[in-house]
Amino acid sequence: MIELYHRQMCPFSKKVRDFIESNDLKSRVQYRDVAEKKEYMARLQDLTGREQVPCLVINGQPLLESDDIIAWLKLNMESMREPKTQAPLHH
Ligand SMILES: N[C@@H](CCC(=O)N[C@@H](CS)C(=O)NCC(=O)O)C(=O)O
Repeated sequence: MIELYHRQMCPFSKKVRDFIESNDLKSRVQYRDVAEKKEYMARLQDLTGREQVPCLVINGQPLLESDDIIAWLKLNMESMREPKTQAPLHH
């Protein structure tokens, strides 16, 4: 799972959201606005020891700094677009 801890009004968060959206990755990233839910801010603090956004969390591993996040997304976006294994249908 890939999560983006962000704030609506933060320009660095916006830069990352714009990259995600212009590369059609929005369905692959769960957005967590830390101003919206206390539990999101608490999780960000637990993971990083700070309150800085944006923070991309890749299977529980935090990555701070918008430029580093965009560089990671550039490297990984093709595999992010690969279809997920489908759960079998039960009738
Ligand atoms: N160099 C960082 C700057 C991020 C930044 O300054 N974020 C601000 C909000 S716009 C923030 O989270 N400030 C609160 C804090 O660092 O505790 C980046 O590019 O991601």
